[in-house]
Amino acid sequence: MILHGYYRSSASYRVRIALNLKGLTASHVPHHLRKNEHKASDYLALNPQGFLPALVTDDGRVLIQSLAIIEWLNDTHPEPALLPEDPFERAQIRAFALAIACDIHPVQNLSVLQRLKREGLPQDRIDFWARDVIEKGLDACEILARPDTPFVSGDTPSLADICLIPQLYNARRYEADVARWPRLTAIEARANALKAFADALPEKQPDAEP
Ligand SMILES: N[C@@H](CCC(=O)N[C@@H](CS)C(=O)NCC(=O)O)C(=O)O
Repeated sequence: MILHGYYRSSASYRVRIALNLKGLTASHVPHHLRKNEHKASDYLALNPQGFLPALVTDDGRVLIQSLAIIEWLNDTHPEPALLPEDPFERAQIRAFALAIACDIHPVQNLSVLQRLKREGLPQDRIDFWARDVIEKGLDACEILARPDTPFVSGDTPSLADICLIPQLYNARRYEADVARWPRLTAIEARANALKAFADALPEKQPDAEP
């Protein structure tokens, strides 16, 4: 498999965690976001949205959208399960993941932030807005995460944890006040103690920059 990504892309980071949890290897092809490499025609041929990541499967088919990729990995490699059997619990975990992937993360997308800058919004207001969305979104996640389990919704990491850890990484980049989320940061510490999460950290990737 080939994962087209970028070390600091949180959607790519999600897929790296999932691959590692499943014990799968993929060649990593980096596309530098700030150099607009994700808008090159050869990448757009893989993902017409021009967003990272894209996964080329071992039989040469292409998947886009990190959550769809992760669900495909989970369907084709069921162990360890990233979603529970129970339909209600599955829906709860998807809801947590979607709260991050649909409602928090898109606001910090490079194209959104660059657009605001082009429209003349000062950098400190852009950063404030990004941070504010992260803080309000993760405040809700702090309540949604179960208080009685080591991970967001169980004894092992799920799709919810896979979305949470990159979002907390992003929260720190925007200097959000992570101390307000004791439950989430405890989950983060547990997750990052696992090799699958530690190896997926942005700074561990070959394209990482200082
Ligand atoms: N919903 C998409 C989001 C993908 C996405 O936003 N990727 C970012 C990097 S984390 C990107 O490629 N941004 C490029 C841009 O905004 O131009 C997914 O989960 O894969």
